[in-house]
Amino acid sequence: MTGPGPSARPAPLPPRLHALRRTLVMGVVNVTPDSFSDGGRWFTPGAAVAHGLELVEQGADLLDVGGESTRPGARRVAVDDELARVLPVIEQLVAHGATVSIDTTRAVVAQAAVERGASIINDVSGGLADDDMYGVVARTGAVYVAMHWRGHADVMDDLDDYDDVVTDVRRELAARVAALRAAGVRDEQVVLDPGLGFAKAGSSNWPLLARLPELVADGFPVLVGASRKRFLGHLLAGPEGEPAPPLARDRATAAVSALAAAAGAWCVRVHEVAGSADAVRVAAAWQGAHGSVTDDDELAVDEDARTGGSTR
Ligand code: PMM
Repeated sequence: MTGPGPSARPAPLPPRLHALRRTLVMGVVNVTPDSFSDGGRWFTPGAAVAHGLELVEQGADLLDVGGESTRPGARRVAVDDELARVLPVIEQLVAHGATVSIDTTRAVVAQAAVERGASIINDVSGGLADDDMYGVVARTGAVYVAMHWRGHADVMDDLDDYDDVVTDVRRELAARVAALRAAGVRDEQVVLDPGLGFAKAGSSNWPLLARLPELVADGFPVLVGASRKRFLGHLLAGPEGEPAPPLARDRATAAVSALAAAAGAWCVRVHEVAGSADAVRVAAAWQGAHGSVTDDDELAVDEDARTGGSTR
């Protein structure tokens, strides 16, 4: 599979984001009563919008709004409920100048979200959950995150069967790219995501991170979503082997953000933004000193934008 190139950035995003010479930070705004790490905390539209704006203040470049939990074992939400949860939040965040992503596997939700101003369709099913999704992506021209996926949350834990997880995930993502192209979606719209924790047991996630450069080398921008996931809970387990709870996984998440950024990730998706906002800047400075980023001014410009308090 050959995408637009190793330093590719998806075309339809605001120029301000294209100008940044570092990995972007996507802050998670779950408008759900039951997400595994923050379920119920921002369930009213007002609370969700306030939380999103707070994440922007903390350094989020993008906000990912979701109305259906993908927590392992979760049941599906009715489409009307999903729409009612996300649309008012998207409208208000866009009105405040935020760049918004809709986290959905449903074409009708994606379409309605883009009509309300969302710039990115973040589909954890990579289009496999809804036959109409690629048509919406092609018609709207939105950025599309195709995540590696093998089945809905109620069955995904039984689908962790790989010969070589990195090779298999890359092959299955390449099949998604082929289907997207066949549907008329332009390569410049596409972002790929290895889908950490989705049909992946703890031990399957680490090779995907360690060998991230292989996915980056396929030429599409890569998004990494490690935030508060179970494999980090197991890594940080207590003396009796009990996993660290989700809220105790943020420092490890920031460490993954630094390493993923250094490995060439386009974006990291996180619940706690401040730590990862620092982490991606450390990675950019680190790489800059190696010559990957040649113009120190780019970092200074980025820092100005951050401290200027703009909410975009
Ligand atoms: N993980 C979750 C939800 N959406 N989207 C992408 N692209 N990648 C991910 O890894 C991902 C995602 C997990 O659910 P959460 O919102 O409760 O963290």
